[in-house]
Amino acid sequence: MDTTWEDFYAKHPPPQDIDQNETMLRAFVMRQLKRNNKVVLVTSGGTTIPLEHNTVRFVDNFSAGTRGSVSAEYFLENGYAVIFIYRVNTLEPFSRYFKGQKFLDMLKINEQNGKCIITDKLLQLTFTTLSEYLWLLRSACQSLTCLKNKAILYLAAAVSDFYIPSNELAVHKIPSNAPSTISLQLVPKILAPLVSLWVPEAFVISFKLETDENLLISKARDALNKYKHNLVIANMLQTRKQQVTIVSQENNYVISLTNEQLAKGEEIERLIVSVLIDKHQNFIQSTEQCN
Ligand code: PAZ
Repeated sequence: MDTTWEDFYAKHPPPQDIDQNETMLRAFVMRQLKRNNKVVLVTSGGTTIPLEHNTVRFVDNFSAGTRGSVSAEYFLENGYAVIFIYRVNTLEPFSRYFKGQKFLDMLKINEQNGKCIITDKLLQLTFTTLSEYLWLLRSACQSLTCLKNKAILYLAAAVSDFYIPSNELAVHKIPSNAPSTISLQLVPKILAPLVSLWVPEAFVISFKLETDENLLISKARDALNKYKHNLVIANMLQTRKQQVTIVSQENNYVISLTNEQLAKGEEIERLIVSVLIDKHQNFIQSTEQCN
């Protein structure tokens, strides 16, 4: 039987730093609320599925964190505050240019509880496993509720579709002379509670990654119809840096860079973010007219 999202949270304990992270999230959102800032939650990087409790081996999900980190920079440039939830060791806003160098040493950093707030408009928090990601995502959503339609969720992280339930995991490293069959369960579709319960007034954008072009738009549209959020951004693994399709209830809208633009170092995220900011503005106006 498929796991429900409630079961998932009941069976997977929260990460150790969840209370610290929730305190930081609440304080960050309160500061933005006071300043009347719009806030975007950007998720970035891939989640892992551990094969053992004392994890030596894990199944990983593809994502370098480019989409998330570059988009975060463009949202900041456009006046949004950003909560950046990212996989440890994937790309981060600004420091992505200096991978391997001690870039953060060059910045003034406020240390709070061992976490970094690089500017007062950027809060960065990390995950590694699927369970850490889902706990952090729910906490971040709960902190954003008070912003209502001023919050955007930009869910670019590559989240595992399958997992091994905690009670079926080996405790110690699986011996190499005794390989076993691993049975995977479907991860509950977290967009369902996210849209209907956690941030019902926010502007929610999910991503859909495919490798078969024939499935891309139909799968994106299925997700939109099922979860009733605002937009799905559909991208192909091979061409994701050059073309995406923004799928809404009304239409499909292709955004692309020419080969020349790409060669000059233009980033498709600049175009994506610019379209989204317009759409968010229209969304704010339309939801305010309804109230
Ligand atoms: O991080 P990256 O730039 O290498 O890749 C971005 C991406 C392809 C993971 C993202 O655009 C995306 O599609 N995320 C959702 C993946 C999914 O369907 O689970």
